Amino acid sequence: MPPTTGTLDALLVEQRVFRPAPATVIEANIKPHDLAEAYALAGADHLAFWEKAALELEWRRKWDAVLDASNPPLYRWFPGAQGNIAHNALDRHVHAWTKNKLALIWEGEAGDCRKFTYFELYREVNRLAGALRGLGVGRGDRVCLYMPPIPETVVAMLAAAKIGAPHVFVFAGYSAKALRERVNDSRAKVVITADGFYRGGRMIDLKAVVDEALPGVRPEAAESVVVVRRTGHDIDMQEPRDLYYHDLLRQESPEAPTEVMEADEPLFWLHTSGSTGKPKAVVHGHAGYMVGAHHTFRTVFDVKPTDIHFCTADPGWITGHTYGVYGPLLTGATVILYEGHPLYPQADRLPSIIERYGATIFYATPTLIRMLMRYGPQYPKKRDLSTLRLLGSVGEPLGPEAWMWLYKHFGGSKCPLLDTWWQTETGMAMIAPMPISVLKPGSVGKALPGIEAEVVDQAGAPVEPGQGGYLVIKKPWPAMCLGLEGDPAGYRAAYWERIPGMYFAGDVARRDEDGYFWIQGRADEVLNIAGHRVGTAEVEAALTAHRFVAEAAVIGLPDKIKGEVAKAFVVPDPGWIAAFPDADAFDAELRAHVRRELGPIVVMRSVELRDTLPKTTSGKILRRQLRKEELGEVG
Ligand code: 6R9
Repeated sequence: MPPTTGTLDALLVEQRVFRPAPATVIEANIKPHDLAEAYALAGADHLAFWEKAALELEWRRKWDAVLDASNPPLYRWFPGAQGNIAHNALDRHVHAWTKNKLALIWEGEAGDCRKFTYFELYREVNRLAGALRGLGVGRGDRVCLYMPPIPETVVAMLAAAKIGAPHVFVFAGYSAKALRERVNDSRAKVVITADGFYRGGRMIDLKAVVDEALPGVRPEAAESVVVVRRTGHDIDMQEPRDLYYHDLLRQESPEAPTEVMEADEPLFWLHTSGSTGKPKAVVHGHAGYMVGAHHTFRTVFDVKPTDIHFCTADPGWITGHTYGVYGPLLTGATVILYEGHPLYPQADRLPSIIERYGATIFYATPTLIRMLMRYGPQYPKKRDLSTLRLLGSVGEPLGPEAWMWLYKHFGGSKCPLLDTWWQTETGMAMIAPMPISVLKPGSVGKALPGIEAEVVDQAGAPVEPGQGGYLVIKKPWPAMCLGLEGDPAGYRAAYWERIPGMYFAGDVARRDEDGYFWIQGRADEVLNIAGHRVGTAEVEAALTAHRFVAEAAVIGLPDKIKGEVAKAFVVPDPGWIAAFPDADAFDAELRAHVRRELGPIVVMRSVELRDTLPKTTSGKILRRQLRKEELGEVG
């Protein structure tokens, strides 16, 4: 579908619109009349809408009420309900036609491949569940997962869920110090890890990091360490603490009972990605999270029995939790998990995975998409990507330029691209298009049915369409977190008291005349230039729309006259050297370009060329660090 209007690539002026192909509408799970009905039901009876979503899953006991709102903001969904997410993600498939369907396709970086049907996954999970129980892990005890993207990681998440032990995932890129803090913080009885894994052609010695992290943790934590043999290299096994996963599982039964959990018992803790300061442990429970993950995966990702979903996010992030593991398994889909570096051995690795397994959905992050863009369209072009039917993005503003690139070069200009806005705290996608939606490149679409999102000013009053303001959620939603571990006051203060009675997401956004949201960046990263509020995302989108800009990060610098002016850090496309006589000429061109795209509002003090930009471990640009380097700010 060709764009119907406009050509400019900046958020403020973006006007292109993409309509779904007729076949997409015909085949969609949620057709336009279903969507209209969903909005009508959610509008008329918010709780009835979510109750209907909950009825699509199996429960040991149904709820006494849909929502307990007696102690806000500690909303509790489905009080009185009993069940377990592992029952719905795993056990129930063993009694359904999905039993012998592929649940998981895993590819190692070296090209090795392992596949698990639901039945096989079920048996493996039960063995680990039995082994964990044997190690004394019971309901409510935490299990820390310091795991690379391997099948046992999915097994470990489900096994912990099955026995009612909340998992605390620590992404395998974190340091020994970060692991130690999280083990201490959670008092995890058991740590599950691997000897190592492969990334970027190198073996990463994960167990060595565990050995460095654990001495000095509080005595009741990390009594046992379960080690998956992935690389088989020599590691130091400390008796009696360290146990090989495979040795443990060998004696275990492939059947294990599933703990019947109360609705709000914790399923996992996950520390937020840290783009806004000290990590906080966000806690999610069994019932509400399950309903949100299942419902959004089925409706937004429009999942069908034939789908093969490739989520590039590591299982250790919320995206991996919700749309790499739980959402897909709750709906009986097949997921692809890839161990290694996305560019290894060359930039067509992800297209090659899509081609070889026939992936139908590709869900990635802007940082990854921009990286692929830098290498050029020849890599996706080399591969047959015709099995794809949906594309998705999450984690940062994608920007129209990267949107168009992914749409064209991965989706062949025919796959809807769903830019989904959500957070660790929200647990599930909140603002997102659906395959039948009219798409606007750079926008995350409308709030999903059952989600009351709005853009407001500091007093909580809605702003005019087109105006920037704070993104808030006005009604509770099922996958909302239970809170921050051990810090109810902090949870209230950070999310519910900034604007009383509303969930404060910490993002700045704009909503246009059609109700489409445009995320402008984090609230603490918005520039205020002579009284005009400009999102860092907007200036970055304008910069990356330039053909010689690969990546850009923008921060504000104090200015006596304007209050604040912008400074850009740009990773240039190597082609600039041939196109401009010197760096000054390129600098002048980029300033003129931003002026052309966004107007004279954005006063740019300087543009600094860099080879790379600082990122969080989850790949988000760390503007905070750039500011610190620039201004010597702390924190
Ligand atoms: C799922 C996830 C949450 C923050 C969020 C926002 C940014 C997420 C986005 C997006 C623009 C999108 N964010 N999705 N910004 N467009 N589609 O990433 O969770 O790691 O907790 O980060 O990420 O700033 O507030 P989390």
